[in-house]
Parts: sequence; structure tokens; C-alpha cells
Amino acid sequence: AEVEESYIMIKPDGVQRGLVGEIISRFEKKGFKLKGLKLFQCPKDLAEEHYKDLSSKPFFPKLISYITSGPVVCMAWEGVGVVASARKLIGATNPLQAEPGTIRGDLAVQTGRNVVHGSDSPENGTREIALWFKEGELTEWTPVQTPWLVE
Ligand code: DAT
Ligand code: MG
Repeated sequence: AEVEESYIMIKPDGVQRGLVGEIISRFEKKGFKLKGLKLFQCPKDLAEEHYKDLSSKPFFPKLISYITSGPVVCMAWEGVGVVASARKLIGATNPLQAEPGTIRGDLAVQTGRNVVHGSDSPENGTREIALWFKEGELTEWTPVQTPWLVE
């Protein structure tokens, strides 16, 4: 697997429900590297751009009002195979179908309140990080744990 980056976002329900620490912990403990982190009130145009592939869906207006209904936590995570691994940690889109042990499986009950977003491909990971973070908001660093995570 390659070193990739994924855009992970704690949605407004996750923030309002006090799940920020719990959700960040799961990616941190797995061994991925945090490169960007901010609490952010998402404007409507950014939400629409982020979810533009879903703009023809009947649930699109509700999705946009949900994502803009309160602050989100924007994160950029890097690591070997992070995109697919983060999707596994997050679980299925419908939290009732998400496996126990996943974030959605453990912490949510409804598709429209599924607490977290994760990029679905390495290309979208890079695209979404560029969309949500400005120049200077990302930090390159080497965690001391790296040699204890990868041979
Ligand atoms: P995911 O977030 O698992 O990548 P997605 O990209 O297909 O799922 O959809 C993005 C979000 O849109 C999803 O997290 C919740 C919402 N959504 C998707 N399908 C939906 C549906 N059938 N009804 C209501 N909301 C839906
Ligand atoms: Mg998606």
C-alpha cells in the first residue's frame, strides 16, 4: 500500500454530542499521522462543492443543511493505506448496517446523522484536503512513533 492522505470530518452531530475526542482517538491509536485539524463553521457553498456528486439526490438539500447546521472538525490524516483503512474504521454509510467496533456502528443510528465523513479514494483525499484547508493550515512533521509502527 502507498502513503496516502484522507480528509476526515466530524460532522455537526459528532461535535454537538461531544464525540470529538473519541473519534480523533480512533485514527490516532490506529497509527495514522494528523497533518491538519480545525473547528470550522462550513459555509453553504463549500458544503455544496464537497458533496457535488450527490447534488441530484433527493436528500441533497437536507444533507447540506445538516453539514452547515453547526461546527465541524476538519482533519487531514496521512498514512499507508489510510483512505481504505479510515473507511473501515468509520463503517457503512447507514449506521444500523455498520459493524460494531466501527465509529458509525458504535456511535450512530441514522444515515442522516452518521457523525463522520471519510474520503472514498486517494484522489478525493487530496482533492478534499485542498478544498477544506488553506495554505499554511497543514503541517509536515515526523511522529516519534513512526519506526515503532512500520518496519
Ligand atoms: P459516505 O459518507 O459513507 O461516503 P456517501 O458518500 O454515499 O456516503 O454519501 C454522503 C452522505 O450523504 C452520507 O454520509 C449521508 C448522506 N446520504 C447518503 N445516502 C443517503 C440516503 N439514502 N439518505 C439520506 N442521506 C444519505
Ligand atoms: Mg462519500
